[in-house]
Amino acid sequence: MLILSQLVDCIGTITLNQPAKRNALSRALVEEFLAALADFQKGAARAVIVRAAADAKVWSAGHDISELPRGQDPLLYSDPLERMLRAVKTFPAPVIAMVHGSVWGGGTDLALSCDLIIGDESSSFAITPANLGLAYNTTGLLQFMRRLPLNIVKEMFFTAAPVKADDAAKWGILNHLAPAPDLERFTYDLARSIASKAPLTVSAVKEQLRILIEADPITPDVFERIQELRQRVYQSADYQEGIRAFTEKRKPVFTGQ
Ligand code: LCV
Repeated sequence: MLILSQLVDCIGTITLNQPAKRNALSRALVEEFLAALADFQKGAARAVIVRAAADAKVWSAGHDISELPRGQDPLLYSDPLERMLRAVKTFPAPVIAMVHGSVWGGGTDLALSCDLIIGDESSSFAITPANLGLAYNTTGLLQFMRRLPLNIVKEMFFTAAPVKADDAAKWGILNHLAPAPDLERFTYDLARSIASKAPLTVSAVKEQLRILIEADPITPDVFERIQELRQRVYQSADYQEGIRAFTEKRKPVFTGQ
């Protein structure tokens, strides 16, 4: 059981539950996550909370690095992480990320794909393709651009440094920064408040906002230029070095090749 899930009083809870791999978003974990969301949809959940175990130091370490394809686009449309993010964005009720602990890479994209993020003072958010020599995907970049000022997006991607809770609250990554002892109560109170509203209205507003914010026409030349920029990165020796360095538990040495 890589996740735990329960549906109580129209509120679904998914607990990321693979501490041994710091809740890395592996194909197997994603499949269980998607199945839980499908069950919640059948059960007419009116809000979903995504969390880690209470004692977790890491909410999610992001994409399972051991599953990243080498020498080809690492974030294809059908990639498990991408399927997970789309499922969260299209789920017919609000999904709330309840964050304690550090969040890395695709885990930050997962949190930002949720409708709301509530964090405690231990929460931090890093986006890490520059640590791996990886080409982030267009949907992912647009996800950040829509949520944060461009200078903040640039600092996060250029430095891969964790944004700590205070700055996460200041920059709007967090809807609310709650003290750790209050995080769970605060989050469930918010979920109950949402669940008490007209579900058809809430669901239609969520989907309308998704359609409208994602209505980004990309012209063919923009598309082809992006493809070329990304291909140069994921076919680079640096990308191979980034993955190898993680596996060998050492710092990568990037040459720009
Ligand atoms: C597989 C892992 C992982 C992991 N995958 O514990 O944003 S992008 O573009 O980069 C995107 C593609 C993406 O999401 O890529 C992944 C980005 N994630 C990261 O860069 C975080 C990598 N992990 C870490 O930096 C550390 O593990 C943190 C700081 C999360 C936790 O450090 P801690 O010392 O507590 P360990 O590093 O010892 O990890 C415990 C076990 O979890 C595995 C790791 O390989 C180790 O396995 P073993 O016990 O078998 O050695 N693990 C951690 N993260 N993303 N496996």
